[in-house]
Amino acid sequence: MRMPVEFRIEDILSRDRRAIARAVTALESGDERMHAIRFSVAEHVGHAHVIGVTGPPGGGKSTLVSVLIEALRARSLTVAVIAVDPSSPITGGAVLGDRIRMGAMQSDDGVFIRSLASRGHLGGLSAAAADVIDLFDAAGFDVLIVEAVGSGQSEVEITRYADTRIVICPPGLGDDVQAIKAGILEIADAFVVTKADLPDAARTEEQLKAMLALRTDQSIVPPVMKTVAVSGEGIAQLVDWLCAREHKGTRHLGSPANAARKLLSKLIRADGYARHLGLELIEASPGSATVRMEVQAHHINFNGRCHGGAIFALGDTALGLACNSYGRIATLVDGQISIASAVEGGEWLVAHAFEVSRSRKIGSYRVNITRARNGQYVAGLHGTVYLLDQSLQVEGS
Ligand SMILES: Nc1nc2c(ncn2[C@@H]2O[C@H](COP(=O)(O)OP(=O)(O)OP(=O)(O)O)[C@@H](O)[C@H]2O)c(=O)[nH]1
Ligand SMILES: [Mg+2]
Repeated sequence: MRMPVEFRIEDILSRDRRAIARAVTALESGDERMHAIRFSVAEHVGHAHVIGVTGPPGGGKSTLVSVLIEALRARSLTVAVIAVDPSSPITGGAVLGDRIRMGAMQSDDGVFIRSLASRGHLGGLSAAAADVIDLFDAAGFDVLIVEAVGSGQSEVEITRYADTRIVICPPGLGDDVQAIKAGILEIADAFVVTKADLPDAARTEEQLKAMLALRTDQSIVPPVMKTVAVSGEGIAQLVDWLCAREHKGTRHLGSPANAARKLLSKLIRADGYARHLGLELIEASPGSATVRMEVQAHHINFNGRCHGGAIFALGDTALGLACNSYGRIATLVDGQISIASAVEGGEWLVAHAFEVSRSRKIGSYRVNITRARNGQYVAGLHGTVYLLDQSLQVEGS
């Protein structure tokens, strides 16, 4: 049975709206298709400028985002927007401030707007957002805007995936300006005083500047800009500043997960035995790897079932990738398998390897092998690896 992946990466790369929408839904649900999507887009990311817009509820984020979309489109840039709403899942452009304007934009091929609901468990929200950012990036949008309400932890996490972080600060926050300071002052690349037509705007700007002067790191001082959504005042300056920033794709530079994905996809391609068995890497991060295999005729033993050696090879490959994921050579010195269930031809198996412990010389890893169809446990592997003082040399790395 094939894994249910009812979209093609080519459709996403060519910015097919329906394919993108389906992939977002799969990522949002967090089911097993997520891994395949995540993995296939990983090679194509790093071109978009990801802008995080955060700030207090009702502060004017959505209104600013819709004005920004227009301004960016006027400069021939394509834009995708992710509105992150942890509490109320709203679809399409309705989550954004100016619905009439957004309605017109939804028919523009260069704009894609999606609101994102929480996956329903702690941390799931930002994980889905990060995946959707990569998806839109792979689809070739020039600019991605992520709108997140600045309350709690989620926006801090979301802004980690952005190349540029804008914190909006409407007038009249009073003590709330202090609250922003406690949470996200240190991560902002720019502050925007929204609703600058309101009387308190100048005071808010002064307060912000005074707070920035207190920052311990004065090597880069984020600019404070003012915008009025209705008149468009200040928007051109903001867009000029955004376009001048040379931080496109910088979020990937420091991402250990992406580095691991890149390295491990090279390793598995360079592995003749993995190729022979038809093993595919579907997910990777430092210290862990997930590999799948479709049980085919050449995996079947004299008893008509999947050969234990093939199951071991699947688990051992995942383990080998997990322990080599840091770029340092690791080699198996002891490995044990226990098999709980017979496997038939045509089934898909998924091996997930993860680190139990790792010291300077020795690493301990576990692998769970399950049926892709229903997640049922099939086999478990435990391995001890010896860590060499040598870096991996892979062609093209
Ligand atoms: N006077 C004035 N009002 C504005 C401006 N921008 C937005 N608003 C108003 O502020 C209110 C909130 O705007 P939104 O853009 O929905 O704010 P938001 O930060 O996206 O709100 P949440 O997503 O609910 O957190 C709306 O009533 C807007 O019309 C502005 O430049 N000037
Ligand atoms: Mg909003």
